[in-house]
Amino acid sequence: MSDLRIAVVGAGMMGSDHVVRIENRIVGAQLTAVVEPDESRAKAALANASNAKWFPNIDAAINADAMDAVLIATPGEYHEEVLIPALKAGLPILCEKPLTPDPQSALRIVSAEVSGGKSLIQVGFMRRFDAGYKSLRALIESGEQGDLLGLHCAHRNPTVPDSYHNDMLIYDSVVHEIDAVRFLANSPIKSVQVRNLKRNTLGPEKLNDPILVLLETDSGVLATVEMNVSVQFGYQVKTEAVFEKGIAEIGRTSGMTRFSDSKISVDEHTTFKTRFADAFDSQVQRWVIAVKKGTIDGPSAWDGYLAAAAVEAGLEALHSGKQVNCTYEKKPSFYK
Ligand code: ISE
Repeated sequence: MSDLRIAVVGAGMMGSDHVVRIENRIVGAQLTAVVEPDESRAKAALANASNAKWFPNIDAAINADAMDAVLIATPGEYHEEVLIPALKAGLPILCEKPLTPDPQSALRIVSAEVSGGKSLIQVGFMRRFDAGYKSLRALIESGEQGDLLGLHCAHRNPTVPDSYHNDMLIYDSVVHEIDAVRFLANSPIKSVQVRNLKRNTLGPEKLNDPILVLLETDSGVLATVEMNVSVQFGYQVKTEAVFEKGIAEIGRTSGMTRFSDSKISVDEHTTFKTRFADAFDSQVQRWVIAVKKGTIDGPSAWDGYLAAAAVEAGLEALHSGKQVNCTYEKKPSFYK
């Protein structure tokens, strides 16, 4: 079977990472297009791609028949303007999280996919492809340690750029836990509550960080999430699961341990690009294989919508300090 021709849309931090991934590590696919309005960014990405062409926008790439599938890696607020034309062109799509930042726009995407009659969208919640998350999910499902009672999640970034603002704590960062907690507990998020830890003065002035988020599932599992984007020391995503019989922990760094200067130290990641590199690779490889079979292999647009609906509750909880219940539309039979 011939290689799947992929266009990466957005050549920022994540898009350029995917360019290198597709070019060097993914089997059965080739990068044929980079869609990016900023010419210098596009050129920097194209320097790592042997056969790809530059297109300033998605319509130009579609009109040139430059690809068989699209990987969207622009910021979440720009996803809809690429998703709609790509869906109309009948192209399979791997869309970085969040599908869209709010449930209204996510529902517009869902209805566009449903009316096309074909599963074309996979959402890039890459943690579902991480070895630790997969083994924890399997342990929970096995019932070996009894029922899952609660989760303690820590999501820590060393720093964030100036463009990162308070609401992004929820829709750009906690959105990962919103999907992961639902995935691990196998139950929808029922309510969200947010409190602030004492503010870290080393973070950007406009940011009230870190926060503590409580996610409650329909099944009664309570997850605490420490969302911290100014922790300074490294990139860390850990989860501890509390069972009826014991505890399980994932996400402890496996970096080199050093014994020197009367100290023991272990290297930690500094970015999600390395922490989740294997998960990103596995996600993209499995998507390529699935697309060739005319399907998806991962979270759907409906999963993207559910996350957006819980994000909406999370934003209200962040602004009001109250516990906010999530509300969801009825699932279309298309996604069953
Ligand atoms: C970023 O967009 C990501 O998706 C990272 O996984 C997350 O750790 C970070 O907080 C987000 O800003």
